[in-house]
Amino acid sequence: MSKYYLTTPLYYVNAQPHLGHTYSTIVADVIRRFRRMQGHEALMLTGTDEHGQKVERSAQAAGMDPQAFTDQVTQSFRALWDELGLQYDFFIRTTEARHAVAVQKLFHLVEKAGYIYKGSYAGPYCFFDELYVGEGQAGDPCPLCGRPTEQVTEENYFFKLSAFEQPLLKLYRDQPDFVRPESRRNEVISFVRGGLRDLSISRANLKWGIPMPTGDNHVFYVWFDALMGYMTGIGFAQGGAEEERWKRLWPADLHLVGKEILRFHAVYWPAFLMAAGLPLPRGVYAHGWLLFEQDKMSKSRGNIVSAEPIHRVMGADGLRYFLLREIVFGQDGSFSYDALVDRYNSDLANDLGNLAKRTLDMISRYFDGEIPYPSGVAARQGADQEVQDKATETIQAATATFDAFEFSRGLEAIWGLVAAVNKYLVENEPWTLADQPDERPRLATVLYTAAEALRIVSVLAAPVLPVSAGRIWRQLGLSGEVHEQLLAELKWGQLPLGGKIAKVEAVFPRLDKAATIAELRRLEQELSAAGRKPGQKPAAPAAPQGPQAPAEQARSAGQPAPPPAAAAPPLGERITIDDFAKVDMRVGQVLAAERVKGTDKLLKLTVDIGLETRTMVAGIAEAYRPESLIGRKVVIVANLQPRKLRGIESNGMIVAAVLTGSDKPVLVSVPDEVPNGSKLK
Ligand code: ME8
Repeated sequence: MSKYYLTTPLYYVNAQPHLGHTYSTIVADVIRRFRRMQGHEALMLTGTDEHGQKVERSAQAAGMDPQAFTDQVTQSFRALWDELGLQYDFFIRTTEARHAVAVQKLFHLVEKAGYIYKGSYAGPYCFFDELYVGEGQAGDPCPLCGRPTEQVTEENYFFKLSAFEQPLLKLYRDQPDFVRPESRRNEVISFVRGGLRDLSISRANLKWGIPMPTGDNHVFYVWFDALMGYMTGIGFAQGGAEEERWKRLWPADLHLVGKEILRFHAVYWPAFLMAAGLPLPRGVYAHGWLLFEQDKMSKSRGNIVSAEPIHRVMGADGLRYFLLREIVFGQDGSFSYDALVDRYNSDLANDLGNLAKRTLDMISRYFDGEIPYPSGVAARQGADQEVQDKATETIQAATATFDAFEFSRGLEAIWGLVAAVNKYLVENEPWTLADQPDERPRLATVLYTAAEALRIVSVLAAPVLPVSAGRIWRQLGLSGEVHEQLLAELKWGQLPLGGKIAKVEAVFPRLDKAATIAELRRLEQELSAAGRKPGQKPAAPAAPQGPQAPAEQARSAGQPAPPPAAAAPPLGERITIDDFAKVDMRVGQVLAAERVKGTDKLLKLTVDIGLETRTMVAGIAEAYRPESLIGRKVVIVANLQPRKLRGIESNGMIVAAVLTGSDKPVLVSVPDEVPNGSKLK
């Protein structure tokens, strides 16, 4: 059995996980399951990236020691992956002692090979991405995130990245699938062809990092540190059995990353490894972004959705199916509750759910729950052979497309088979055959054909729908587990004849669209307002639903709808444009946030309003955790007279909507590309 070692990015712990992080981890989990069903020993590593300025600032804002802060957030990631049933084999935190040892070892290897020197850097720096921009001037937008850069002057240790231009180009040439998809590979090649500057790999202005073994209070640049997690997590530099495991599993077969961090993985990482004389990973796949409301879903843009409410309402399989089917892997894709519920209802409830339910119900009713024997030539027709041929074709197509990371096409192929079998049932009308005793052999053949196709569908869909495929498998009365089936051995005709099916239950109950969306919104609102961490139960009256148990209240037919929205407050008195012009509203960005001592309601915020940095006190502490606000764009009223609140002078007011029927504030969001200081009119 050959090994297949894959990784997700190691997520920053400056904020709680959102659907973007979940997307990458779900895809990695699908690949891991698929490779296992191909017979590989597939092992997956995930983890958290816990050093650097961003994390340090978030910890400060939360009034916590960075270690205690990261302990808490990393736990949220693990709790969410567990709750969603995501399977991983290794979890690395970059603050673990074993990791520091590995990073220092990498440094020694690279230094010994002559690729490290001490130099100085003066120029623009992006604190958000921890990036020395190298060109232009302070204030220019960061090439990665677009935030304004700041001037820094530092003595640093540099890595001779420039020495790796040609070796990297050779790597991309010799190993054309090192960077995938193809379009991203071309981007990487032109970036390297454009010339590589040496890379600063130390930070003198930061404490929260792994100390460099140079004795001058430098810490490692967060990316030199983080990438190494892919090796530490499986045993590099740990000695003994751990080290042996590293030798067996390294190089990684796949680093799965979002497109914005491809450069770090496809350029810096192989260059570090080449310099250290260590084997290179076999490939990097950069996927696109999940967009929400036309923008990249991200904490700083304030447009995030969490996986947990979706899991509670429709089960993790519904979410997995949507993400893998709706988004062409490698490209950006939009997320909306509307499309999510539509996909669930049409593809899962209607197509697969109905196929499973009616096939099994009829076997139960007409054959007393025994898989019928397809009878001989006389009762066999061309349509049966067509389903069989389609199933054989689908096994081939689904396996090949999944193998090439074309998940959406693979699912399309599987659902092509589902549609064909549903059509076959409609055209062959087993319910009519059941009324005619002399058609019993034909009835047996039709139901056998549908059940066998259903078995094949459950095996092919298992990497994406692990829970539901398992349910269908068990309802078919099959032994073993669906995920233990080997794809290479899957073929028509393996359904044991005469086998007894189990109790038939709907696998995907239909959801009432409006009620489901309202419930999803309510849960999401509750999660963000309470700052609840994944894994905790919702405080709300709606009973928490177990995995794969769709929320009862959201189901169709006569379900209690969520409470209607309370009436909006009456409009105020009209004012003139001149009155309005007196109000100077600006876009700002929260740099720091902390609770005001002695009250549960107030937060003290440091806000960059373009022209200056202001301190403001806002009554939003019950709705927002301080750390959730760092980096967030806000709208402020900038020309209010200062006023003292709890002894702190507040210089401006943050604009928020107030939910009708409660006094809960919801901050107004502003796209990230709007510069701080922009005026609203
Ligand atoms: O970049 N759509 O961590 P991070 C799709 N610590 N995927 C998304 C996404 C979105 N809207 N938002 C986040 C870091 N992701 C570094 C990585 S690796 C050694 C260090 C996913 O917390 C996607 O995989 O910012 C993206 O690359 C990753 O989360 C970024 O996570």
